[in-house]
Amino acid sequence: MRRAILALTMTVALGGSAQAHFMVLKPSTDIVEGSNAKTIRVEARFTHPMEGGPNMPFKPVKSGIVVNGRKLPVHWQKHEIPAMPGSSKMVPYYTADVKLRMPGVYQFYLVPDYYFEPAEQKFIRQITKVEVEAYGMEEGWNKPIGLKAEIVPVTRPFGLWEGNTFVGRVYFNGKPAANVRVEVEYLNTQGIKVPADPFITQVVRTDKDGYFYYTIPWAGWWGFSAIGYGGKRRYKDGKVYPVELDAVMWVKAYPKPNGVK
Ligand SMILES: [Cu+2]
Repeated sequence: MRRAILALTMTVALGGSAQAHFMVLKPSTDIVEGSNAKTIRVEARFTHPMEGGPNMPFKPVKSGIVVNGRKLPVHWQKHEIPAMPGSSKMVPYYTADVKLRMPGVYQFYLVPDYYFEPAEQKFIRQITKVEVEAYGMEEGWNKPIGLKAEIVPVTRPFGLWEGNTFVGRVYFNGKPAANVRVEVEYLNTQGIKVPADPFITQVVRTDKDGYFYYTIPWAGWWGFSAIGYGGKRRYKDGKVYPVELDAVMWVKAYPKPNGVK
């Protein structure tokens, strides 16, 4: 117990975040093929992906899809899940069924409302995106869509193998963000256990031109969150707190095919 308190105090003192929050924006697939229009389901949740919870409340304030230079709306349906498994405290999450009518790269984005994190004495807002390629048209995946905080992929963000290196470039307010922290987490839906706390969130930093690199160790959905600063804001207690404004992006890695090593 004493050790836990010491660790907690030190985490706060060092300004580190042992607990990484992530807006999850996950489509049912990253690639749609075939000759007739298909519908995918997109899910939005605010959670700690590697730890499998807790889920935190949020609501989308802006969202949409950018495809072939056009903007399309997303119509979210609200649901509720327990904040922790078995807990009676319910928090919202959202899903949307989206029919992909034309070939193209569909860039989904979501801007949540501000979330106040008492443990860190700050607000958090994570502007999140994910890309889906449909019907063989791959153009446009590396085009920024003009988000205030945005990860622009340098590695094509669909059709990835486990073991591929994901390269992204971080932009805050349209400018490449040098030397910022990028947190990386696996969306752990199988209850995988890690050997020690540092394994929960992997950390890389952007270089002087805003690029970061991460080699995806196993198959599944992986989230990247570039940590930024979004000014200050007044909380309902009357005090003013800093806003952490992050750029989040999700990619899916596929397992190695059978028969290869
Ligand atoms: Cu949290």
